Amino acid sequence: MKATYQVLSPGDVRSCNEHDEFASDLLYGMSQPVKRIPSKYLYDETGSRLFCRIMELPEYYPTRCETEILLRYSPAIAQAVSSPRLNLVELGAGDGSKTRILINELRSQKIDFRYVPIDISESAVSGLCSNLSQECPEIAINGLVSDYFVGVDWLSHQNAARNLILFLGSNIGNFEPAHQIQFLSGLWNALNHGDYVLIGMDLKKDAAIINQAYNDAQGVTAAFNLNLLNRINRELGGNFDPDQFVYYSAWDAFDGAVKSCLLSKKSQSVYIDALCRAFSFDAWEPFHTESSYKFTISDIREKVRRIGFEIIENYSDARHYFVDSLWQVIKQ
Ligand code: AVJ
Repeated sequence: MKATYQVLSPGDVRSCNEHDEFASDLLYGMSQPVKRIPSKYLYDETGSRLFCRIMELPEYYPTRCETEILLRYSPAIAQAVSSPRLNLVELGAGDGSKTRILINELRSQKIDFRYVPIDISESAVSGLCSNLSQECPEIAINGLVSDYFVGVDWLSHQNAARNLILFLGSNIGNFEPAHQIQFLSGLWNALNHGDYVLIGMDLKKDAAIINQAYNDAQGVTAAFNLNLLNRINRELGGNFDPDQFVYYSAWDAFDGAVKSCLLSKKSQSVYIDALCRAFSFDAWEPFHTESSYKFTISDIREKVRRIGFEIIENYSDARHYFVDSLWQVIKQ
């Protein structure tokens, strides 16, 4: 008898497009005990523009602190990682404005490097590559549109150059603690002995300063969060009324994170076309949009030691609000 089975390769079944993933992530989040949505959905075109405005706000200190750190310590960082050839790999590069400080230092120290921004968003990678290559035509730039680890793993088998992974802006703080460990151990695994990681983390500090950073006077952060509802309406055919929700964000000292959400101002029901169903909100029920974990130097030491990185140096701003921590991968 003739066999009648068929084996499909991943390329044949690429039906899972971005839109399906958004819908299933939303259904998953809406089905949790506390309704939630992954914070990566904050960054559509409008959201990314609003986030650029957040970085300029007087209350939002992290970006300025990290810029201060890189301006002051780029020479030391470049010296610490100095090697004949370097891949400067950036995860979630954004507009790359802080990275440019380090890039200029590597150029002036005549270090032979190439810049590899990795992002799942094709438009982010191509925008950054084209801007940077116009400004600095002599730098070798290889953008990678891929999953972080697939990209790093691929890269670490490409050439003998040492890798320096940049993960700036306290983006790690958006992961839940268990996911932080998962992410960092995945990174460790994808890297070679001797490779470096420079990771930006926001430090625990006076609750009032933290709370102001997420509750700016101009309401840009509120608009940034409320934009999620517009995005769901537009991309998934939702009928959220953004006027019926209010942004709320507060430092939770017990968990060590800022928890941000949209509160439903009344009891209401919202229909999502793409999910073919309605969801009901109680009056003042939260819809969790983002957690921003903050760290202490000893939190960082403990985490890093467990995974197997070695801390080379913690570079901090004058007020000790933020740290760029430089780690090396030690494999036996
Ligand atoms: C880019 C994720 C680090 O959590 O501080 C800024 C995003 N949210 N204001 C943060 C954000 C509200 C930011 N991260």
